[in-house]
Amino acid sequence: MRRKLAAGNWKMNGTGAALDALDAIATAHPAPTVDILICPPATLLSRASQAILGSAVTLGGQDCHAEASGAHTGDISAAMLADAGAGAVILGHSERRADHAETDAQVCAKTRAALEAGLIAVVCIGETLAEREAGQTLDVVCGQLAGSLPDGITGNQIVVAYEPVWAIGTGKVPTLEQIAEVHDALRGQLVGRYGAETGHGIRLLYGGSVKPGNAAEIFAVSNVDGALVGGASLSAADFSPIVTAL
Ligand code: G2H
Repeated sequence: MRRKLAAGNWKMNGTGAALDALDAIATAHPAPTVDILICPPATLLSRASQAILGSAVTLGGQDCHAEASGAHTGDISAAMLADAGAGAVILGHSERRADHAETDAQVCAKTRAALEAGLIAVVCIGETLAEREAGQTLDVVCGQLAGSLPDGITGNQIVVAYEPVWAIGTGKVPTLEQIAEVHDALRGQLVGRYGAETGHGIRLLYGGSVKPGNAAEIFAVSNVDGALVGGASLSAADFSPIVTAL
């Protein structure tokens, strides 16, 4: 049985004052029946790890380098994230694929590095609007999944987030049928590649304009094990109802 996961991606938002929102989220869910993961900017991780002490909230990074250390100015390794209090890291988000030209192979290398550091890897995939309109959605997301995940994983090490690029921060959301089609295809591919135990153990999140008003219907979709939430994870007022809807 996969445990549901409500994950917040704060992106490049938040200075010290944002820890109040983190505290409010933790306080609102003292004993949740689902997992809660918040991924603040790396600059906040150490302070955030103090703020959530004793709570049910866990923390994650938003990216890591594929190498463990070295001459990579401005980059952060998976071990550094773990040292700062992270238990997970988002990898291959479409904003990083677009802004930093990250390839599936690079995401795969980062995923390996994350697992070696003991982090859960939240690996993001998703099609652009042009790809959807060209009827290429399943080819694109299945290709990204194949290229972004390494061999030799277990189900509890990996979370996959399906985030259609055209739904991110736009208020546009795929139909429930479109979400189900993709998630069912991803589940089938995972089971085919890794076998039933691992393939059914990997959680599949939906991401892209998840809000309190649409969360419950999305969570009822086949093979949706939770959400990766951006804008609506920045305040407890928006994020808590999403956690409760899971
Ligand atoms: C998609 C999502 C978080 P938002 O990027 O990963 O952001 O919920 O703001 O669309």
